Amino acid sequence: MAYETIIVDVEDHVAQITLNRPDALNALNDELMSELANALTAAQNNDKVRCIILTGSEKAFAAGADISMMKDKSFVEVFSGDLFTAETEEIMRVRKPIIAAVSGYALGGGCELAMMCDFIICSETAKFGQPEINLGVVAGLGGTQRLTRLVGKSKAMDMNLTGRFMDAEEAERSGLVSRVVPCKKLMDEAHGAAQRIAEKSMVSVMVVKEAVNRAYETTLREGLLFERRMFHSLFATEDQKEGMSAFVEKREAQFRDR
Ligand code: CO8
Repeated sequence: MAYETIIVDVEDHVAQITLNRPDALNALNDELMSELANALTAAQNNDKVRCIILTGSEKAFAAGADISMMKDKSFVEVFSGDLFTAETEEIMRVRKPIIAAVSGYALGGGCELAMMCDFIICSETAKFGQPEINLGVVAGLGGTQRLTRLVGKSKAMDMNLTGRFMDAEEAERSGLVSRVVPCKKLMDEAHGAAQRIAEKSMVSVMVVKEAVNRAYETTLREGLLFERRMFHSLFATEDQKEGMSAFVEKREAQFRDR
């Protein structure tokens, strides 16, 4: 499918989706969000794809929702239109892992989009922020919720109240990102991680995603029970037999997603 605001490449079991509105630092507008949701759903439905990478340009992952697009909207328009809700719900339905590879600005909706992914790898030039307060509004796609769960109340308050940017070093220290690498190595690092994931049993991979995400939605007791039951359930798969046999026989496991 031809897209106008994103580029999709599928190679070696990895779908790379690149946000591509360079003139607006990849600001999120209706078209981009709709194309992104479509591309992610297509990757979910494509049996060849085992992991997804979402990235932007060297200068910007995404500098937020498109301010020009939102500027003149009324309360009724944003409320009735439920800006970006359908698209973000579609993104949240993707069961395959999504890695955000972030370079440059990830601000407002851009930071929130990165946090919707399963983990973030960033370059040394990355800058994260929730500067909506400077526009007379507040975060609307998770900047007060996901950010708080990821970095804690104090930093989330600081970011949302002052609108200041967090650099890559602080983002790693705070638990917002999993790895920081030099800019030139960002895509190699993201693809290396994606390839490692692609080699695993997809059943286990999807269970990990569900189980870790459940940690945000439920009590520790319920989460631990869910994890334990999923561990038990995986003994019904051929991949569990193969994985454990391969370890004992000192060979590489050949998973078949069964
Ligand atoms: N929207 C639209 N256009 C943008 C945006 C944006 N968010 N960010 C940058 N651009 C455009 C600029 O207008 C400029 O266009 P032009 O060349 O035509 O003038 C071009 O991108 C390059 O930008 P700059 O010249 O400003 O580049 P600088 O390097 O000087 O500055 C910054 C880069 C610091 C990133 C600066 O562009 C900036 O501050 N951008 C806005 C960041 C921001 O406030 N983001 C939050 C937006 S609101 C939001 O995300 C809400 C999310 C929730 C929505 C849905 C809720 C339900």
